[in-house]
Amino acid sequence: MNTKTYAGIPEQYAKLEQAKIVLIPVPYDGTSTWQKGADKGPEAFLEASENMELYDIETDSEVYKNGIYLTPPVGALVKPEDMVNAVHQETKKYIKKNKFVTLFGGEHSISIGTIKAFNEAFDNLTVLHIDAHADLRQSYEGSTCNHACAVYDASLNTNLIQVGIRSMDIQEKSVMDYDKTYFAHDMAVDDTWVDSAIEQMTDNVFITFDLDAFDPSILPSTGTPEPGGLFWYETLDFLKQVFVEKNVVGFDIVELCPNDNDKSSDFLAAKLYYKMLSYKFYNEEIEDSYDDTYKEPNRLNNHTKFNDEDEY
Ligand SMILES: [Mn+2]
Repeated sequence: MNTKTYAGIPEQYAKLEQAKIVLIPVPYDGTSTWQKGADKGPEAFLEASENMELYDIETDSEVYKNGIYLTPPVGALVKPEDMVNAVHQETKKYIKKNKFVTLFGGEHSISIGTIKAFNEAFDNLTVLHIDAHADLRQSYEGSTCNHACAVYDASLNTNLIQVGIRSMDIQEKSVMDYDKTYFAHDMAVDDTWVDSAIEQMTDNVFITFDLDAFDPSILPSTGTPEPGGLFWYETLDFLKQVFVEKNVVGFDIVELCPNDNDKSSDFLAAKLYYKMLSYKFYNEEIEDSYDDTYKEPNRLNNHTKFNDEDEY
């Protein structure tokens, strides 16, 4: 990857010590079943981010001034189990440093590791899963770390809420909690799903966002596009409400499968990421000029269960 800092932000905002936000790129595409290319997702996302305005009109903020540290990519691993393990360790490492940890995939199997780390760190975790697909298979094509299994563990070990679902296997019915599932065909005709979904969340929320949740008319560049998806403003309105009402502890965005002839999906992904950060840090005081002395980060409401003495 050529990008030295996230979105080309000045070095002073990109150093780990000062950054409140950490971004872990995971260019992994080992288990995709149809169109390959999610491994190119982080690079396309970062390139689009560099060409994006860093002032957000809606929140009247420049969230990058909270500091965003871009980690080296995790992804030169072949076996999905090794990748999931590496993502789990990396995520945990930065949660322990009291950072707001975000990841960009890669295919959805990366979230198995991400969710495990967040679930170990935070009490009563809700996983908000925004996706066209249920991803509730216990194993697929011989692995429990396949993208089709992304939230199976979360369905057992967290308060899993699924939004935007419009494709699943009949066997997933036995795993799915229908009270906590919001199907796209219902959402299209009744907007009470927003309040209903938020009411079912605990305070600590981790968001795993599969970009194929969006309608393919606004996001075609994804491995398995499904008709009948979410649109831009309804998605932002929902996310904004989640960030305002809940303690979002981190998020990942997955399944960007870039297309050389159409950069609009890359750009949408870049804007989505930046919007989510802007909502998270809305009302935060931003220090316009950093001095070099490291201040203990205390803004995050992220009281983790991790023991400070644990070494990683
Ligand atoms: Mn999906």
